[in-house]
Amino acid sequence: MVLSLEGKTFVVMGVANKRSIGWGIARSLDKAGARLIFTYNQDRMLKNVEKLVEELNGKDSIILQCDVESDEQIENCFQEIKEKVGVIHGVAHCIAFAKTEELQGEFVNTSRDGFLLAQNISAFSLAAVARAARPLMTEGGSIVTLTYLGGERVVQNYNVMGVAKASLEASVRYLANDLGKDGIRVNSISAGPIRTLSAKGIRDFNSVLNEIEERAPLRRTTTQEEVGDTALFLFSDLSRGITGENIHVDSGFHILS
Ligand code: N5H
Repeated sequence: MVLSLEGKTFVVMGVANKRSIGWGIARSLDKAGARLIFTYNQDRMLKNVEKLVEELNGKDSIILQCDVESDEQIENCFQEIKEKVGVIHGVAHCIAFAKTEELQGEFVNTSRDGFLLAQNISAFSLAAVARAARPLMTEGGSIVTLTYLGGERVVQNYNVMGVAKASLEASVRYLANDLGKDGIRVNSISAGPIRTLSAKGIRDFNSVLNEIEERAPLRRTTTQEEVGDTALFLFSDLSRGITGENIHVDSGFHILS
């Protein structure tokens, strides 16, 4: 394989089940020979992740709990990673949350606590994680987060999450500027809509996917594998000149008006 991550270790945060984009990233990294560390939040996700890691080629995955709403848990989690592996080479941040009721209707009705919750989990957590991961990336590193077009444009119903993604995308640029001097790159992938757990319960998700199939330049929806392989590129040396960037992996949908 041209692209080998043999001997490198990556932390993948936010795998919930086999449909998760984080899982697509994990599989791409695993195929390239990387060692993986997974973090999850809710207790009920642990079983899912334990079962999934059995499918990987790499048999020495580590699974840790990390609730990104807690500074203490983020600290402890990366401290434990440091004790277990010493050096890491990257982090995939695949975490977001907003209240279901605020992902419909008008953004103008967003509550203060709903706004702060979305910002806290979906945007601030990237900075908090980057701060905790920085001392472990002594050989340089790459941080990749996930965003969506609704952070750049108004997409109906995305609402509070669109504002959180705008904040996440700006955080990518500020973090890239801070961490560049340590050889750490920070980028985001703007994925087209994929049927994941976070898309569950969204009314009319089928019609969102249909529109992509009909109008996107590539005339198909985005897959976890496509996002995974772009993340692999961003984690590899092939992307060594790229930081502070947002790469759209969305069949080209973002170029349309
Ligand atoms: C325009 C759209 C459709 C409407 C908006 C969807 C936003 C989804 C993102 C957030 C992260 C989903 C979310 O927080 C759902 C929760 O309220 C309820 N779900 C949960 O609690 C589950 C169990 C847990 C595991 O989920 C999370 N997130 O923790 C956007 C779509 C076309 C594209 C899309 C689906 C974008 C995206 O950001 O995911």
